[in-house]
Amino acid sequence: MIPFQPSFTPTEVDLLARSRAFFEQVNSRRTVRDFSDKPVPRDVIEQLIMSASTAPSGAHKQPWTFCVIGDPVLKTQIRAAAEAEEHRSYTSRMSAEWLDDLAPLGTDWQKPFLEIAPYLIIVFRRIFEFQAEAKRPNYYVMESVGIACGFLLTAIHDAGLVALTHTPSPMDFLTKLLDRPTNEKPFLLIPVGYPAPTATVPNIHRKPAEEVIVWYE
Ligand code: IYR
Repeated sequence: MIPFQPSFTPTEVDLLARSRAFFEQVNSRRTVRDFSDKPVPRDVIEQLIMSASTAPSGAHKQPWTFCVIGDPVLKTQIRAAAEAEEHRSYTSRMSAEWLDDLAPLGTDWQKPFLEIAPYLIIVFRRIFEFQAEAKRPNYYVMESVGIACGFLLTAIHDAGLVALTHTPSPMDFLTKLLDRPTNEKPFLLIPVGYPAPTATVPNIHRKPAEEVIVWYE
């Protein structure tokens, strides 16, 4: 153990001001599906991922791998495979209720952003580790990787870029296309870039405090 050194000690006034300012900042994040093809520097993507990798994780195993796709040929292959699955999902696998719930978001099986966005970050959860030819377990992998993805989306937004949490289903095609080992399973596909100048977003609202918080005081 080493002493914990807080970065600073806020007053109550600071706490209120900072928590409000942070809320304003994260509340301005929107999921964007219309990307510009304007390039984003590779170093920026690396830095954003390193922020994600500061997330807490079960037994500090950091059970994640971030695959970064900038290669246009691979992006085209990913788009083709994702659209084949999504077409099946939208036309036969998803329930009427599900399609009804998605209608306000305007999504469909077509995923042009998979070719347009300058980078696709594909997050894999590491279900175990290979150590000296044996398997070592990881813990709370879903929770850990979910939190890391939350950090990543927040970092992307804070940098001034946009992202989308895309969940092609099933996602096994990513294991094959990216030649990933058997201890990794695809978790989330996150295109990152600048928004297209013509980008639109659905006119949706977030739940107020009374609907998401129950106080026991
Ligand atoms: N995976 C599909 C469908 C989809 C599902 C949910 I729940 C969304 O919030 C949005 C889309 C797709 O990516 O289009």
